[in-house]
Amino acid sequence: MSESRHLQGWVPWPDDVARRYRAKGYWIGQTLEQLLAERADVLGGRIALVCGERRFSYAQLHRHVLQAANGFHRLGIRAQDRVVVQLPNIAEFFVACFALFRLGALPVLALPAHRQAEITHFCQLSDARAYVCADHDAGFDYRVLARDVQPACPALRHVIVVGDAQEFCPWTSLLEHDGWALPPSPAASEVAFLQLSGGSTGLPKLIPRTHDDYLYSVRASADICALTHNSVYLCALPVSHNFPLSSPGTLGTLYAGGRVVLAPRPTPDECFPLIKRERVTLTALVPPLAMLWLDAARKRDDDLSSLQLLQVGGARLSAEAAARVKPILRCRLQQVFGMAEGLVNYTRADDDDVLLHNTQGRPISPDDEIRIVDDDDQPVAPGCSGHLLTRGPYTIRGYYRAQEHNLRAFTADGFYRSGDIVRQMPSGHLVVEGRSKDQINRGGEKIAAEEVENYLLAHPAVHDVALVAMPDAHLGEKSCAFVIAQGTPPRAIDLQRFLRERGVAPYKIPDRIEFVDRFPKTSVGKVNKRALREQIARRLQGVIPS
Ligand code: OOB
Repeated sequence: MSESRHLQGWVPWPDDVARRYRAKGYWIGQTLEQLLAERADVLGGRIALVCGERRFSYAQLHRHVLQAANGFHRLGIRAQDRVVVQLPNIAEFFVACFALFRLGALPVLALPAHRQAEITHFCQLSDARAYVCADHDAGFDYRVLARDVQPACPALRHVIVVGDAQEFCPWTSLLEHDGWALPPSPAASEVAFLQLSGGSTGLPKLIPRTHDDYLYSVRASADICALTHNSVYLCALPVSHNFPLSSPGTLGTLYAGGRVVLAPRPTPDECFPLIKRERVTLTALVPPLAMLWLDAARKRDDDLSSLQLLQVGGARLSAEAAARVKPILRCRLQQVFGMAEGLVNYTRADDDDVLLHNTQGRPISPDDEIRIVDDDDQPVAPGCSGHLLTRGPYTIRGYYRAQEHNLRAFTADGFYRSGDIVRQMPSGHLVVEGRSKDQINRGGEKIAAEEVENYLLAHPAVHDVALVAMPDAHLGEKSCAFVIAQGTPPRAIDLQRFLRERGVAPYKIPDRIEFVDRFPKTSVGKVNKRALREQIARRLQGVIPS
């Protein structure tokens, strides 16, 4: 494939490295849609997907995918076009994504919590031609959002709505025809879709993942987790997030020929009856949800006996909580430390309790390169903590259309700077000790401090602002904005409303706002966020009165 056919703004792996990954059998030249087609051929009538009362066999699912690919094609969606997909946990998510994979068009995977500010940014950054959303979910009307986004995005030709489409294009109209005039499948070495980065600076970045690299991580994850055609995976987290999508998640389950069950919400009220009804064997949660499930399981007597494995990741799980999983849920725990940029670590089935409870696992691949370095990029002594840099067969070499940022986010020799502080055990297991990136991990939801600071700086009464993490018993971390006011300080709720009205995702709105006269500074004159984190933590403990 010639260079010019590649998606512009993507940083491919160097040719010799790509050859090595192919030679080692990591990249096998299959697209995500070809995998589903193969499964549909072999497994035909087996159930692939359960969504509420709807059940889709592999054959039915793939038939819908081809119909939707036809529908997208008729709308004018072509290879390499970008399509922002923002759907809750419903079957149409898979139909839409696999249909776009078939065409070589790229889904941009937004989260249901994103609002006008984020969706506009994704559409603009990717020059998206279409936006696929639900009519409403969890009390939010996405058609209202679409009406705000469309005028700001000239490239956006189509808004496709699952449910009551009003003036937009109804999803069902895509499925109406069966003439298979589809163009050839894309090459598996090309970018399949764009994932979202948690980010730390400015606006969120997009992560280009190829069919080859993503499918490798999916296959290897399914093997590590020993998935089979008897596996039943409950997707409780938002379906577009990397963890439930690929680690091994829904795609790993389809790879293994198992069954995916979609939960509309991750609460015990929704999930426990589904586990019982569908005989779910594994699921994935972020730590606050795992704690919620543990508390609920102690108080209720739902039949969760089919559950064999609970994966927990996205944020640090305490060793105490880890130790409670087996006695209470009577299933194995697996810790998962991953990132949408690539690298995923798992504890393994034969790890002892010390590793299982106190580490975040070891990498998927023998070719995942791990470098732990000090502030000057020099390797630390074995077992010491430092910045985690990584490179490998499913870790990106650059963000999409982010040339300047890539110079900082990657080393010259292609290692991704994860922004995590880790140490490595002799067994290869990593322990996440902290973070150097300016990000808040709100129970697994990532907030880039600078992004929210910029939104707040747009308020006329805000002179300066610094967003930091504060401890929270339930979520692990919440966000606190320290604000220097311009004139009379506004009320905290006015600032929070200001962000909401600008269409910022609810999870990014600061949980607390503290007004101060000045910020503590570091020796080089930068805002000392560590001091601010300590200040708010002490205040919450009651050491400093509010
Ligand atoms: C997952 O992906 P992202 O892209 O939402 O967030 C990645 C970041 C990591 O760099 C790290 O800071 C944090 O989330 N993280 C953890 C963790 N898992 C992720 N921090 C501590 N302990 C863990 N177990 O969050 C993600 C992607 C694939 C699989 C699992 C999680």
